[in-house]
Amino acid sequence: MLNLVLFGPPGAGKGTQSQKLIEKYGLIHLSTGDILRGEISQGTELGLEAKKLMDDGKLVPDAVVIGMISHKLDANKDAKGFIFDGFPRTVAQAEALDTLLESKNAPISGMIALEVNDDELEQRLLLRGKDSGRPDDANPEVIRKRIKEYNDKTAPVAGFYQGQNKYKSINGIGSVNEIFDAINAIISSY
Ligand code: B4P
Repeated sequence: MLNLVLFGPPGAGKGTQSQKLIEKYGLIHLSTGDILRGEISQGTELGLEAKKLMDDGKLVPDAVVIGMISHKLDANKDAKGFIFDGFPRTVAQAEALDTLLESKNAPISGMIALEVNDDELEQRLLLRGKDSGRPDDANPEVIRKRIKEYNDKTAPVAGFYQGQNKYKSINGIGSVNEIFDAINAIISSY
């Protein structure tokens, strides 16, 4: 089973690369951001709660996203593997994911991190915000807050996977296809 964690700051290209990886490897895409936006568009109680935090550039509580992922893993028992995109975003989420996967005897194959500097991230997200309709992409102040949340709470997750010898990072600046090739080279080493 191929279980991949795609890692990087907001706007690093995780969602973009995930789409290509799903096509190539037939994996199930688990993007906590997409799942949360789905809850918002359906107007659920969870969505209403998450919207306030997301629009303000903050992370949604661990228990909420861990529950969502657990549910999706159970709903896809016959999957060839998963791409975790935007999850885990805290060390507590990473520990919970290990426990969930242990019970299924299907550990994480590796984490691949996309490295992109803050100026480029801000430019990409503002550009996307022009037509995505995502409130968290429209405001430079919120984008900077998301990057700060990443540095404070999410960056330490890299150390969690480094400790398991499962961490590799690549340059996330370049064409989408160049970056995809670099990811594939890592996957073929698993
Ligand atoms: P996400 O939906 O995960 O949002 P993101 O980090 O902005 O997405 P991503 O990084 O995938 O964007 P991409 O690079 O594809 O999270 C949104 C919010 O949800 C969070 O702030 C948080 O509130 C909440 N949330 C989600 N998961 C959570 C969790 N686990 N715990 C707690 N809270 C959670 O795309 C960016 C742009 O760059 C695109 O326009 C793309 O076209 C462009 N791009 C991509 N590759 C490029 C390249 N090589 N060159 C130039 N541009 C490129």
